[in-house]
Amino acid sequence: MRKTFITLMAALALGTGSVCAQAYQPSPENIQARKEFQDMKFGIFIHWGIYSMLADGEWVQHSKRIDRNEYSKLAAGFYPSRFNAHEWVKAFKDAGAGYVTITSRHHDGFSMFDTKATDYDIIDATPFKRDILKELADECEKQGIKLHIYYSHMDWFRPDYPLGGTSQALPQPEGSANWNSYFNFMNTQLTEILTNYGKIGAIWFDGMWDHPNNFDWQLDEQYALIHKLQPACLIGNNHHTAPHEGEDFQLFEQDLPGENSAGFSGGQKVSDMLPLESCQTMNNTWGYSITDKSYKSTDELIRRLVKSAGMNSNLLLNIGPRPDGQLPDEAMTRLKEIGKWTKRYGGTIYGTRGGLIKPQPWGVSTQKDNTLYLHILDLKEQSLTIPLSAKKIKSARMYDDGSKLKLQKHGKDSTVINLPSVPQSVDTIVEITLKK
Ligand code: JFZ
Repeated sequence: MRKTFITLMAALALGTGSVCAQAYQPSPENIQARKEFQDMKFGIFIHWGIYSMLADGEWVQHSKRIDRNEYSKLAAGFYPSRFNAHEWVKAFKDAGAGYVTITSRHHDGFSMFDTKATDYDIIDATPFKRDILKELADECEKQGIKLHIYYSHMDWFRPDYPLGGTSQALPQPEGSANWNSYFNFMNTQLTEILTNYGKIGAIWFDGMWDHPNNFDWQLDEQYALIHKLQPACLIGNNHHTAPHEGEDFQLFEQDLPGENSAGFSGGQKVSDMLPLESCQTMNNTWGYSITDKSYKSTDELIRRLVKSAGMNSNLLLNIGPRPDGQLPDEAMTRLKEIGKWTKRYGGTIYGTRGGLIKPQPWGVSTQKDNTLYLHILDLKEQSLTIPLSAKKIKSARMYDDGSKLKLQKHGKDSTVINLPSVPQSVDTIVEITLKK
């Protein structure tokens, strides 16, 4: 009986296999990793490559219409004499970040790690000859933060990459496109990344928007390879649309989930199943820019972290290191200041999820079990009305000094909280204990 059943199921599976691909089932390790990812809430994004030398952002090859062979000569001059992985990781950790996401290979196609798949990489093409990815991976392991890897799907160097929209403006390559060769190249590199650098928290893809929607990137196959090599490794892809099959978290660029001020997230529906991550720049550029001094204030960055937590998302805050390997002074100052805040208030962020009070004009809420944190970011008066029945609240206090707060019932579904003063600080936090 049992045998017949199994045979029948096998026949069914075979029969339908060719019609519809099997739905992605995340492994138990992957589901656990998603939870840990959400608990971390805060990561640092690093855009670093040979473009940093031109000090005009990571798109400089494109924006200046540089010939690929000319551009590639930059590599022989890349010698980041002040690069120190220990110092980087310490600075990220002290800021309160739980992970770092670094560009292993950006659109310019240059690999910042030791790879056998090409000579256009930091070991073979630069006098520096140090595998910065390995040094970073070892430091992350030592200091206990996670390593995530940015990997570009598009490439402005290899002739086998099928020319996409962005390549039109660039001097054309010699040689002809060959998708199979390019696809194998990427998969060889991904295999190296997932084999030689310890546990990788996530692969962060970018660039598939270079081709129209009907281009077949063979994502299923590539994603399956990643999940086979490291089942707990999360996959995210900056394609600005709803998550594809096989992806483990959803990305938002320069906006919080649901917002679209930067114009990248139009029509991107926010997933209520997957972890969310919003990547944002500290100034205006991702890669190092020597002229971009438009750094957001520390207060503004803290508010963005708080807001993203209240919107159930992680914040991935970007820094573009200098060509000498050091983080810009402005970034270092901000990391230190953010660290002072997270040390004191991180308990209201880490391990929380977006709270039961949805984002309000005055701020957001985060929640861990029956503790609800109100983060007041913008309130000009001493009393705060929240859309939560007083019946559901056991007690409320100021997070800062623990002083008890008086509550007033306000209609059936809302409560007025009398604060000790008009909120002045970057984030005034009220801790509410909910009745179970
Ligand atoms: C992408 C990269 O191009 C950029 O260099 C950086 O790495 C960022 C995090 O991700 O940014 C994009 C992606 C898509 C568009 C523009 C910028 N787009 O579709 O216009």
